[in-house]
Amino acid sequence: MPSRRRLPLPAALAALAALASWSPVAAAAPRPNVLLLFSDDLRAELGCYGTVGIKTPHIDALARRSVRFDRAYVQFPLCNPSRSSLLTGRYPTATGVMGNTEFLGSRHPEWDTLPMYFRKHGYVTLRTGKIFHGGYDDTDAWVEGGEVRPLGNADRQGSTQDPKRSDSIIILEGDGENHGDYKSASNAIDYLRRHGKGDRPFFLACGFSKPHSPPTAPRKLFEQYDVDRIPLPADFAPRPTVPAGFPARSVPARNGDLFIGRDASEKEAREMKRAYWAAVSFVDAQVGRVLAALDELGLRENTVIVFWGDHGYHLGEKGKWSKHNSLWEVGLRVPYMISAPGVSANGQACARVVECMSMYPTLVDLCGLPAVAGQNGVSITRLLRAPSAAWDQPAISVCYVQRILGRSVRTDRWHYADWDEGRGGAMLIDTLKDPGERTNLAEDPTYAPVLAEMRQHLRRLPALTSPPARKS
Ligand SMILES: [Ca+2]
Repeated sequence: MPSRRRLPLPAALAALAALASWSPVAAAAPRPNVLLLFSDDLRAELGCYGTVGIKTPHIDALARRSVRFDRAYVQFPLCNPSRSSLLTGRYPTATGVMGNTEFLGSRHPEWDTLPMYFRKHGYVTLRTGKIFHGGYDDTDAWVEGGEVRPLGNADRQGSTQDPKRSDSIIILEGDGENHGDYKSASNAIDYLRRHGKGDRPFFLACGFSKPHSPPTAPRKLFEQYDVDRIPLPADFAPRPTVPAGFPARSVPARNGDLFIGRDASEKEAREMKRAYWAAVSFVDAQVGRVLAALDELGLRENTVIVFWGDHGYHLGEKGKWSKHNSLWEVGLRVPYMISAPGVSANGQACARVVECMSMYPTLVDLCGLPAVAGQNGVSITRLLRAPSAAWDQPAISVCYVQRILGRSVRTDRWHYADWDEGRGGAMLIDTLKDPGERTNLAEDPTYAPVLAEMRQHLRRLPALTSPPARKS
């Protein structure tokens, strides 16, 4: 039980009593409901993000009623640190959660996580599926659905501790009714039916575990795709390959999710990518079921909907088939869209660079709750109303491997990353001229002023004060 808030029993009882006595904060107007839809290991690989051939009709339809952020970056390319950052509105160096085996509440019990804050402000908070990392749920934050036991195998699929299982393709029968993601959508629909018309607003978080490895989907979703037409990236390689001129640390030698310790032939690579696409279509189908229920109940007009993937992913770029410790564009960029009632820009795309830890302050803002002090993330509500508004904040992300901190800065044009404050190498990419990230300009003296500017941005990153408890 490493995950629970470790309070002494009397303190725990007092906290429970306080929870029971919370009452909704009086508001002038009814607050909107919140529906979070999270997907695990989903990069911006969707029809609405321009992926040709992939079939994601339900998420695409949601995008047409949302502001779609085309350059949204997570703060860490791994589940638990990324989600811990998102759910606190703080950089990973502030949460101290730098790996998959830590609960943020044991380090910072004084912080209200996103669902806890909404619970304290009168929302009926409901969870189903993966919101916090499996085994590290903030159990007190949920009115219903707090994790009460270690997750079953269906939710644990893809653990890197089981390479053989992770690195395989799983075909389901029917609509995948027996899979955890199908059940999560069913639970979400049940919550909507029971709480959608209540006198308190709901905060429903529904997290899908796919397309995380092993790629899993019903047979008919595989059959939508002709494997010979699945595209591979221009820099596809059979095994992780550091491009010429880039630091060795930029591409870890071993994959963490797929093709673990084995080479990918082009044929196998296309089959694996088809399986990832089928798994994305499976998530899309579950999103469709939840949104159909929302519409059926007439709740869409008073519900803020957020769709998000927890970090990027390599599907053969640089020969890599995972996310672990990737500070590349494909490792950090994710789908992020917000459909807020009454926002005239719904249906538009926003090209501004945004950080995903903006989600917490943005939801607080959209729901009229008091702002939270001490967060690093800032509200992007302004961009929901005017997607082209001036915006000059870069996105900062980190990774942590063998006790070495990697840092990334993404601005409108530039992408900079370094390891061990540059002692472990650095990379600078002109993303306008080189979207595939093939040429490192960090050593070119012409770009010294850009390098200095990027390093200046990194001063915003809080220092990692307490080293992580365990090796990540
Ligand atoms: Ca993940």
